[in-house]
Amino acid sequence: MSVKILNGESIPNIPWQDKPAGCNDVVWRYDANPIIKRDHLKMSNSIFNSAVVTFNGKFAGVFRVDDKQRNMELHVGFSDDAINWNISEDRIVFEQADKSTEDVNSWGYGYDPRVCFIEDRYWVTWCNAYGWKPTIGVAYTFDFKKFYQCENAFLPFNRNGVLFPRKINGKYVMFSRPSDSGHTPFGDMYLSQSPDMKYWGEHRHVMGPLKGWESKKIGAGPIPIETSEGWLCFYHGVLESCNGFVYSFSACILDKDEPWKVKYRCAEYLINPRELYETVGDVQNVTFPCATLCDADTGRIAIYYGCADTCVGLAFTTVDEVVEYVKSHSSV
Ligand code: BMA
Repeated sequence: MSVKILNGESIPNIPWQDKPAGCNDVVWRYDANPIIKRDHLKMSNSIFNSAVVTFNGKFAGVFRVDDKQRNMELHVGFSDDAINWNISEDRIVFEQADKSTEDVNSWGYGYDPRVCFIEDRYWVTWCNAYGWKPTIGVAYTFDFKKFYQCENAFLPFNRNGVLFPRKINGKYVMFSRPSDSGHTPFGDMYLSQSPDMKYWGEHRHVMGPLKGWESKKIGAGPIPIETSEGWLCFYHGVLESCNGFVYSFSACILDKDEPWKVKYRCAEYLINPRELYETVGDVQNVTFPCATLCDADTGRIAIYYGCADTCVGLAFTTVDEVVEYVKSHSSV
């Protein structure tokens, strides 16, 4: 590998398929997509924008499950191979980390989870209802059995809260995307900093829409990957067509010490909706990445992305290949 992964983990059992012969893409799809179908659970209408991580040599995840009443819920799941998932039929019921949040955190809905291991625990962030208005919910777990909910990170309206996997300059760092109460016809990526995961400030603008594929709004995706070139971040971008929103995704590289500074940003999307399971579903034309697994030994990356707000897809790339492509196709 010419690009080094910093503070990474060895994942010898990372799911993987080599790039198919003749494929010119930097990111390629798993040939048995979708890995999780909409009716994976008896109660599910759909399972999509979801987060997976390594856990005790295997894998765990927090899944966005919409039920047949169309409640938006978070469910825990486990897997030996990160492809075949055993997902709970019941939603996660959060305990309160502190008595003071008991009234604040009455459950309304939760969607688009991300999971980030920092220091000694797994943090879950998601789009959480506070008085039925979306903001960033925060909880932690040690074992994926008990989850402790904390204060919401921000005021409504906010979505796409994504943590960095370590403190930077002594502070926790989280992306977010200030938004509105509806389908938000705007959106830039910001980051905020916190000494304690409770009080968030020192807000910084990271980037806004630039190219056609992302011209309506952008939002953070999976947990950033630390590399010798900076933080490798996959993110989604939305184009508004005469037929509605189109969600594609690409990647950028942010400065290691001042991550609000964009070093490189791919001018093109890396994946856009084109397979049937991405173009047809409850919401057409959505590819929405929420997690990666990254093997520090080989540089292999497995990307988990929601497809058409209906099911979960898997795609692959390598750190060397994606960093080289982002750098050589960069427009900042
Ligand atoms: C966004 C979020 C995502 C969803 C996307 C496309 O605003 O609600 O959960 O995948 O819209 O519908």
